[in-house]
Amino acid sequence: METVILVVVIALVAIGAIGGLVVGTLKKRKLPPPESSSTPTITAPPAEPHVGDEAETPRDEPRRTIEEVGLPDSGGAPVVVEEPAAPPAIEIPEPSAGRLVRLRARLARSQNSLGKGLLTLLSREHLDEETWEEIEETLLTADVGVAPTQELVERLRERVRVLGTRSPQELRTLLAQELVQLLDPQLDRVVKTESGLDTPAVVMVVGVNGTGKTTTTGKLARVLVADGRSVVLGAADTFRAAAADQLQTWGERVGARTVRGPEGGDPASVAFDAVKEGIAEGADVVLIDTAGRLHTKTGLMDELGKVKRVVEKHGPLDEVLLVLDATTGQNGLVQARVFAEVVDISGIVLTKLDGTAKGGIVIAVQRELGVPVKLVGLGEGADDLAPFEPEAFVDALIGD
Ligand SMILES: Nc1nc2c(ncn2[C@@H]2O[C@H](COP(=O)(O)OP(=O)(O)OP(=O)(O)O)[C@@H](O)[C@H]2O)c(=O)[nH]1
Ligand SMILES: [Mg+2]
Repeated sequence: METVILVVVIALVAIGAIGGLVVGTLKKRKLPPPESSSTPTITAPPAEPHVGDEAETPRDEPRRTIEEVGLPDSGGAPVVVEEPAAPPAIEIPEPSAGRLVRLRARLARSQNSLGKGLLTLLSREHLDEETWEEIEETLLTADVGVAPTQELVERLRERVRVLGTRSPQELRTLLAQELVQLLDPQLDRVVKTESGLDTPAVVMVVGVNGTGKTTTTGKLARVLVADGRSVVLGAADTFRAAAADQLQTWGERVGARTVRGPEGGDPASVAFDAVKEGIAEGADVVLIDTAGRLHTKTGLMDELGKVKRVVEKHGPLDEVLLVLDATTGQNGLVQARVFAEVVDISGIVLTKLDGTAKGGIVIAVQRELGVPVKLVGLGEGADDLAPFEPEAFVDALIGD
């Protein structure tokens, strides 16, 4: 009799504890029910603790985490604790919507000179010629580029003149509107990850070394997995020994398989195999990471062209993302031109925006290529990749 009461008490306490944690686990993905729920194994309640006993679970005892256990399906039944081999810990990434708001804090941290500078200038008593020149200079310093800068200043001057606008708040609004306009808010910024066919969508990631290709590929895989898509990664950077490991680590964290080849092997054949594997697995998306460095620059470009052609034997690429490091400023423009000649860039990823006051490069690079900035990197964290939205970006850039 005593044992029965003890079991009931333990069950109630356990259910209460799990109930309290449900809020915290709601964000996590639903896990499949325990495999053998039809034939539950009920473990005996632990013996009563005695003074001096270890309060903690012994470290070497295999235990499942609260997410893995799942909720009991019948209210009053004792909690079933199974002891199968623990599945590999797979992270559940956060959704990508609304991530860009983080940029504001990150830009503020990097002393966002563009926003502060412009607003300070605009709130001067007299908007004289000298002030407008300073505004122009500020925009140029932030890498907005010559033509867009002149365009913006001209339009702003004209509107200020016509409207007779003077209050800093009104000027801020005008400035924001003009900046958004420069970013061409109509452009389609969706990263194409739906092939529209039975086969997976194929996304290729290119850029010079160190810009953040592998990191971006990994972060993008997380976003897709969070949206319930299945992903295969292709490590077509065979130049650097650790490159495939780096990508595979990203993949493993969200349960995505990485197709890799021998070091120094043919990147095109790895990319080809990755797509083949994606098709065989019925994956939704194949993401191909490429090398950013080779012995010579022409070698890299030839190789990229080849990777693209070989992958296209399976079908057209859905997206070619060029990754540019925002901190390198105008250098990025030169790179953009070179890459655009070899592979048809369909979207730009601007990384390391968290570490620069030169957010204006977004405007310049988009102009240069006529290709939209689709994603921005906001930090080294696994979920620091955000869809690019002109209005939110401008808000972050010039602050309140
Ligand atoms: N602060 C910051 N760091 C970033 C961002 N994106 C990438 N990084 C860092 O940049 C460094 C290089 O990133 P990788 O992804 O290895 O660059 P890669 O283009 O693959 O480099 P290669 O493979 O050598 O061509 C890493 O330390 C990343 O953590 C970002 O948005 N913000
Ligand atoms: Mg890399």
